[in-house]
Amino acid sequence: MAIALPNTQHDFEKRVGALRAQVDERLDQWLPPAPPQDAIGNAMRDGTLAPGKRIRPLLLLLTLQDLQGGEASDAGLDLACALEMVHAASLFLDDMPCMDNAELRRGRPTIHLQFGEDVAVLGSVALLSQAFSIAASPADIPASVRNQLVRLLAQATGAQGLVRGQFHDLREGQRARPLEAIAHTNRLKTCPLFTAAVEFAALLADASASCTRHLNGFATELGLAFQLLDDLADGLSPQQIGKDAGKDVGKSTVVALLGPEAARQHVEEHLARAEQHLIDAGIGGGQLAQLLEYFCARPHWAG
Ligand code: GRG
Repeated sequence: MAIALPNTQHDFEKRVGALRAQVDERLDQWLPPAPPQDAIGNAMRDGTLAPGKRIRPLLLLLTLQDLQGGEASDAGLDLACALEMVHAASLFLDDMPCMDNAELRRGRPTIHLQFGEDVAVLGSVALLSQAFSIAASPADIPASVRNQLVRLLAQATGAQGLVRGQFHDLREGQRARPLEAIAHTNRLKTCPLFTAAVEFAALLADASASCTRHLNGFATELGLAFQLLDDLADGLSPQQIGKDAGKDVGKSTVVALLGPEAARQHVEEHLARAEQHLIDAGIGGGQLAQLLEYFCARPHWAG
């Protein structure tokens, strides 16, 4: 049953829909041209353009709106695409038999099932390369800022970022462990692209160090809430959430450890802390705050 949203949230949903459409249009331009000349191009297009929430691009663009207002800039849209490409690249690998061995992603057969494992690995590497190329050359941005953008992206994806998070998840995720250890893995595997999104925006908008620190705190809390919502949704049937439920059965998650009620309570706590960070950053009541409200009104959105 559809949840009735107040008018302001309908307006927000419309704005989010428009931003997503802009991101998809720009992604289409950055990906290999259609029809792709080979299976690698096909996998890159198919996996990246498949319907996803685009939460990382949205975070970047909504942060930019809160910090400097106006329409989404070319640089903002380019960097949003870079983040979505890294995310898609990570999903290609995450789904492979040597990792989570998933059959469904975004409601479709996973990339290695559609195109083969060789294509999934190569397509992922190609997406990653393209993302770095985009981050190195956004429109009208000084070279010193471009350098910082590339460094940030490298930190978010590399051995101290997503790669480390994934390794933790693979090695620790199957055995029983305490809450703190689960939260540590979640922080490592889900938060890096969330924090990169807001830090990209902070760099483009030349935000103060204090504002950037609070944005980072906001993105970390939101990322932790998002991962819990993802785990909660995993306990639902695909019909209930429309896609990839059941993919992480048997993993030691907060939901498996404490049960859904306590996990939901943790979501609320993370979202409350996220909101406080926005207030401390001086952008309480803006677009990102509306994103939080939207999360609360639609708790399965992240699933
Ligand atoms: C740097 C390419 C690269 C790989 C690093 C495989 C890997 C190593 C990392 C994967 C980390 C991972 C899968 C984290 C899960 C985060 C998460 C909540 C994924 C689901 O994201 P959504 O809900 O998905 O945003 P959609 O489909 O909506 O985009």
